[in-house]
Amino acid sequence: MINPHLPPPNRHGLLITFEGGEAAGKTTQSELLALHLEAGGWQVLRLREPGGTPLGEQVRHLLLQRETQLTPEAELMLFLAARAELVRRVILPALTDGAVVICDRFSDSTYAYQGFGRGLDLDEVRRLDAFATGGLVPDLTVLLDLPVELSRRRLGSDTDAFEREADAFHERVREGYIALAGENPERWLVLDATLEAQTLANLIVERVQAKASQSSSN
Ligand code: T5A
Repeated sequence: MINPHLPPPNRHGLLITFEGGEAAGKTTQSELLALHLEAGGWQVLRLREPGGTPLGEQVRHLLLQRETQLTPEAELMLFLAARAELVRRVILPALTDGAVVICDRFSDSTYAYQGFGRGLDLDEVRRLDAFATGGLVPDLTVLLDLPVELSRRRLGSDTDAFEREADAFHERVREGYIALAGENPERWLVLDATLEAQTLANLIVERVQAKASQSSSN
């Protein structure tokens, strides 16, 4: 995608994102992938969204620990403000350095949760997100797909504002992810998150290796 807001990125690294509903196993898998790549000598940076910068961590606290309702529009803008900081201050410099950046959630979370989940206009969400990211799109996105009922079972008792949303909200998010992945199968790897963690890790490594050799031959 053309990048109107940033200098031309001299990108050598890879941006890999993990997506899915609550407790789908994103943290577990991003950790396993990072360990595997580091053992192979890659420079790896693991991040989560929202987070990864002082503003991002504050936005995380504000949104996840909120006690009062926010309008969907305000919620969207907060996620995007955190992402704009993360992309410019952390992700792009790391990619320029040749690192593999592994991010637990990115733009697709916004499309799934604020677009499909909250019902905000998806084209508008995409337009605003592209402004926040300067058009940065992941090289690979792993979707860990987990039925809502099983996600509830994995959650502990200490839930955040999104985990307390009704099942209907989480069903819309899940269906949204499937629709997003269907738009661009080249970028997405869709996995059944009920599989055993190591089985999932092996499937992810296989796809990452294919992506890495494809990028180095380009
Ligand atoms: N959000 C975020 C938006 O609405 N819009 C946005 O733009 C963005 C960026 C972030 C919230 O913000 C929302 C979405 C989210 O609701 P979060 O804390 O990052 O909040 O929430 P999660 O992403 O859901 O993170 P979690 O840590 O809760 O879940 P993970 O990382 O998906 O799962 P993980 O690895 O911690 O595992 C959860 C449990 O399952 C077990 C683990 O041991 C753990 O107990 N597990 C498995 N069990 C069986 N089989 C497997 N294969 C397993 N893998 C893990």
